[in-house]
Amino acid sequence: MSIINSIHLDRIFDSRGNLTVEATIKTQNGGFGRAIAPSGASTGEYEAIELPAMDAISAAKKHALPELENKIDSIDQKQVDSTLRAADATKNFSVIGANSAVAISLANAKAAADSLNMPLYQYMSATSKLDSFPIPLGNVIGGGAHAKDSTHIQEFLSVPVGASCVFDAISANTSVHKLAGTLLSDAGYSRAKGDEGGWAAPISDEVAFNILSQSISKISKEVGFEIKMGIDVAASELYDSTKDRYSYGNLNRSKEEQIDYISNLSRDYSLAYIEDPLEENDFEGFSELTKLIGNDSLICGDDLFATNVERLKQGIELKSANSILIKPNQIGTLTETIAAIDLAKENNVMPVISHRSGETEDNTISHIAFATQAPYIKTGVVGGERTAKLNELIRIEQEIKTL
Ligand code: 2PG
Ligand code: MG
Repeated sequence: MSIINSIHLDRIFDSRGNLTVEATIKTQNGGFGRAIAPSGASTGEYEAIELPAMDAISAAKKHALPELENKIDSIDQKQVDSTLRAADATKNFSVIGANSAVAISLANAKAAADSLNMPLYQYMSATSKLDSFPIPLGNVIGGGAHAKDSTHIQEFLSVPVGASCVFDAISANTSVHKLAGTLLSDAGYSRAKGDEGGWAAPISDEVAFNILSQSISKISKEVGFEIKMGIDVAASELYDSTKDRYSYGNLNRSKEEQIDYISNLSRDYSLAYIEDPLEENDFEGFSELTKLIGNDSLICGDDLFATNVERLKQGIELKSANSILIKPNQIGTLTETIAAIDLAKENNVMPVISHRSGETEDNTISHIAFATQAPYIKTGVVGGERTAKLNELIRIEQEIKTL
């Protein structure tokens, strides 16, 4: 039997040098699984709660582990996840911490897959037909909460829509990232890297658009397929609720001005992807924008939905977005993560599986993306904690090809 034998929780470091939670699970029949919680900087109001790592560990040891160890079969992911929920009566995991919950939940899936001797993506997949790959959205230039003294918009993304395999798509993103770095230096800007490895420089959003646009058009010609641009506005970070305005340094925009601005950007730069163009409570504003430009661009809700099925239902009802960002630690369990992906797909809302700005070598999201046949994954371009996911995508693609 694959009954959970032991769960070991430990604190290790993430890419920002902060402590995070790692879970290691062993099953009675020899299955082994290990997973690590990531951590956000531009966290949304509706996300499950991340506790300080040591607090999350001791609370989970007290409330959750006794209900799981030697009691539950790791193959029954739903049971494991509902036990985690039952161990924490709050809706947002504020007792045991979403960081403990997500590490245990994902480590369990890995232990179960291992006990069946199956790759994780195959174990999690509802179908044996894995014939599409997720297009990686690559963070080329960034600012906002991820890099001070850089752009207001949080992420300027490369979207290699025309690539015919994940390797070529990743390769295009690395070339775009390199060229953008060179163009920034050539233009005399000092550059650093933000939390996700995107270039950070003392430039306006407009300059960032120009640099990215030049980079993707040159690299697109070189690789011979179409690359488009995308952005994560992370508008909740720009929004001042006391003034009801979006603040871009010295410039402020009302909601209607923000909608106009984003629509113009979408047209001027033919943006394939726009994440969080408005603040996280504005379902109506999202609907207005989706109505205006949703045929041309993916309008993705990150803080808006927080990987939460109830919030997604509301968005579907109001036609607020045609895409949803999926971050397992926003909700805390794999079961609820997959439920959000399934609901999105059933309603033609494109799921984008995503990393966090604080990351580790954990590569579970690459497996989730392939297993659910998600059309996109957002994982950055460079940095060991980003290439951990990208290289795993390449490995999975190779494995699938030879199956
Ligand atoms: C986002 C994420 C990841 P953070 O806003 O989409 O890119 O950032 O993890 O800081 O919330
Ligand atoms: Mg976001």
